[in-house]
Amino acid sequence: MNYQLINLKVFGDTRGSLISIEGRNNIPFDIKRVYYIYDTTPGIARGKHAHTDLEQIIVCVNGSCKFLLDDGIRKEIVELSRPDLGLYIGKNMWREMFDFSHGCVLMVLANKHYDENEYIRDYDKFLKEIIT
Ligand code: T46
Repeated sequence: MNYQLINLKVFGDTRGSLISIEGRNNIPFDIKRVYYIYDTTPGIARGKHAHTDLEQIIVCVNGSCKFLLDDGIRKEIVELSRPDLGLYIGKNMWREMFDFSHGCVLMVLANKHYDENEYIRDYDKFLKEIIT
């Protein structure tokens, strides 16, 4: 499975907590894009696609949600509920996000600019592409 959970170092003191993410330091790529997902609609899943050419780190900075990760052979579910845990997802992994808690905020760091052409949004096409 082309995913990995990364523990992020927390700098904490009496004032609170701080986490720093640096490209090619505590994550494996240079960051070209940041986006965040919030105000999610209760009961509605997102994602349902794979990327042919994208690596991302996802951090749930508030609340919680679940990721279904699927490499075409195996499916695993990962829950993100801590701001000090990064979920790395590499190429050719189908993902679905669901069970968003109220107030969930997902921050996503990506190694490429947005390119709709490298999305696979059809599951049958995904299965065909990973076989070839
Ligand atoms: C992913 C999961 C975790 C842009 O214009 N620029 C961007 O950088 C992104 C990410 C999206 N968009 C547009 C494309 C769609 O019209 O925003 C709209 C919503 O995107 P999408 O339906 O792909 O969002 P999710 O939540 O299903 O998936 C997103 C990322 O697209 C995807 O790469 O891995 O979050």
